[in-house]
Amino acid sequence: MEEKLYCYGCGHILQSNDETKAGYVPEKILETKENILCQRCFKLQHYNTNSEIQLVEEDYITILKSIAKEKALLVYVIDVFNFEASIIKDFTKYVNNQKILVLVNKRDLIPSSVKDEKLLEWIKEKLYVNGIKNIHDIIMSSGQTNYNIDLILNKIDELREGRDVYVIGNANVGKSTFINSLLKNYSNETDKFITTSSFPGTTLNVIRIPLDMNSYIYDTPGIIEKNSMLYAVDPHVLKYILPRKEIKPLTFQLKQEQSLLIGGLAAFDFVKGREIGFTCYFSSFVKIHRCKKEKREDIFNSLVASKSILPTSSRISKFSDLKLKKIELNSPGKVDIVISGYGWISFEYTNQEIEVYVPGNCKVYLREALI
Ligand SMILES: Nc1nc2c(ncn2[C@@H]2O[C@H](COP(=O)(O)OP(=O)(O)OP(=O)(O)O)[C@@H](O)[C@H]2O)c(=O)[nH]1
Ligand SMILES: [Mg+2]
Repeated sequence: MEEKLYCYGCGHILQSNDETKAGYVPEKILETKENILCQRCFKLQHYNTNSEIQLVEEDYITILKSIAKEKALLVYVIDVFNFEASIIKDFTKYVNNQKILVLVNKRDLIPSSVKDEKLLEWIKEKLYVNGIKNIHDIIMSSGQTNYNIDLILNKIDELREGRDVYVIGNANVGKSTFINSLLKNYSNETDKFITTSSFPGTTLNVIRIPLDMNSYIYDTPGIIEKNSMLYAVDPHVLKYILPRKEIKPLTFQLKQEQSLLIGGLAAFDFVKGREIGFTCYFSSFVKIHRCKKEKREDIFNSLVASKSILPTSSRISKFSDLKLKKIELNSPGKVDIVISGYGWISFEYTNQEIEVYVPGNCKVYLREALI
């Protein structure tokens, strides 16, 4: 039987028959048989160019079901900047008996003045509400800055009791980046890294890396949240949407009938209520423009047409490309209105009327304030 070879960057089986499919490498390279990176991973690692190849949901469920059968420790990675999209759909339907260590990743993006305890308490409660209850521990992390890395490694060692470790989580939360930081800091690995990128859906299959003589750590692909700004824009726009450093919140005092244009991709209308402050948490590339609600459509169209507001996407060329998402606010208190994958606006709710305009499939969530 012919030996199957796998790409070390994304875990997909290698093939040299079809350049448009996952795992393609030219035949000459395939013949070398060792340490092969597929063409897609090569381009992602060297030129950060995207390809349309993605994992399908059915294959993801098959992977999740097979992980559920293993006697292993699960490291469930969550993106604190994109919490709602980090919840694995139907997770508890497939996985219920394994030990779980939760890593609340991308800590570096949240202002350092915010206490970890506060974030952890909020996240624990929300995970509980989502049915994820058998958490053995929860730790803040950052694959970017290696925050808490020694604590995490000790905890993994303690909880796994000699067993394998599966790193799971939705697309783009930072699973592969976390494993690469282990490879860089705790092994002799110097050049063979898993592919990571700002494009959700980078890892395509389970990737096995030895932990010691008897056990492995597995990187796994994540499912993509399609109702997200990350999916609503052209791929090259992602670099402006995904923050790379600590978010600097910006507060705007708004009177009723005023609006905020949030880049050339969304708008926030303060329809009715007493003047208050609205605090915006977005990537520093996202320019926020305050204007009168009655003029916001014309202003949006002219700023987008002249590219005087960032970011813009060819898929949103005018205000009418956006859809109104009504927000039902009911109990008073500090709330966030979250635009999935993009960021959020935080304010003290009393009885204001708010409307949000976003690209068609992008979800808008209302939640108790994170910060
Ligand atoms: N700011 C910040 N960015 C991070 C962190 N970890 C990962 N990223 C970035 O997030 C993006 C996704 O990272 P990956 O490691 O590819 O995510 P993944 O979970 O493996 O994603 P899939 O393979 O698509 O399931 C990349 O642009 C990373 O640079 C982190 O701790 N902080
Ligand atoms: Mg990955």
